Amino acid sequence: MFGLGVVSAIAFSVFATLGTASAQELDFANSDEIISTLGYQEADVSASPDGVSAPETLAAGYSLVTLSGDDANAAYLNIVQYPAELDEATAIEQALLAGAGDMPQEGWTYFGGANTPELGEAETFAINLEPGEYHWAVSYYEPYSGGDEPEAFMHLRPLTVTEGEADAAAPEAAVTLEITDELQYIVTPDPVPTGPHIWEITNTGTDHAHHVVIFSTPDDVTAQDIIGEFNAMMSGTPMACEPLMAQFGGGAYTALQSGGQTTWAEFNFEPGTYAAICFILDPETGRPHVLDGMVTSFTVE
Ligand SMILES: [Cu+2]
Repeated sequence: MFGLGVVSAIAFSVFATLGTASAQELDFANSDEIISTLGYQEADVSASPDGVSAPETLAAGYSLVTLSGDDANAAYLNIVQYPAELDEATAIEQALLAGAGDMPQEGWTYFGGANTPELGEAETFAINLEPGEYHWAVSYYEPYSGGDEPEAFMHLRPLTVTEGEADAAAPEAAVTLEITDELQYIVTPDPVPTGPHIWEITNTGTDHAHHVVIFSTPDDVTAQDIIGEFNAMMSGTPMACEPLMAQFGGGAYTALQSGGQTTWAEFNFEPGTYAAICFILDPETGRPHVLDGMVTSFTVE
């Protein structure tokens, strides 16, 4: 029932609302004080109109990936494998449909990634890659500042992960965020302790790819309220009062992960109430997962 353009617009409209209504209040939770000390091999990925740079090889095992844009451009990254028969132009088009349009593509595996939190700020995450051939799907874009949706520029850069001798231990995570085929996020523990902590984010399903978009919300807002609001918005029901999303604040983001994939990120949340929301589209129905209940509220104290 939803056209693709309309549906991908739903997540965009949230960010547009946030970006224009409360940009100065946005307080992203990204942090790197623990994760930067784990001693993993480091991969620096940058993307801007000046060019895209990403390492061509990594050793198998844990890597610390740091993504940066520039002072005018945000950057987005996902580590991917895509069907060998795709030519580069088609692959880039499909990478954009997933990264900017929230529509996972058939035959692709999304290992995970990030988006820079604020202009000029880098974002770091950890990932454990097995030997093989991958691509960095890297894009940059000017953040929304009114008018048309900004254009995103996508690049695919090959990455070979070689047999390594890396035997480093997995990051010790204080918080786990499990993503399930039942369209659930399971945050453990709840409440989450305030302060910087490593989060282990795993898609334990097999059928669906998901991302994680975390907003701060007013304390009395429930997951059901949020699901109801997005359903009302999509059905064209006028909203009587100020939209809930206008009261959302900044939080955190992790990029698309296919079933079985894990990433580690570090977040430092202020005490309060938060909601994890998925705007990814179900390829069969075209519906964003948020409409079918993929919202979980949790507390930080
Ligand atoms: Cu989802």
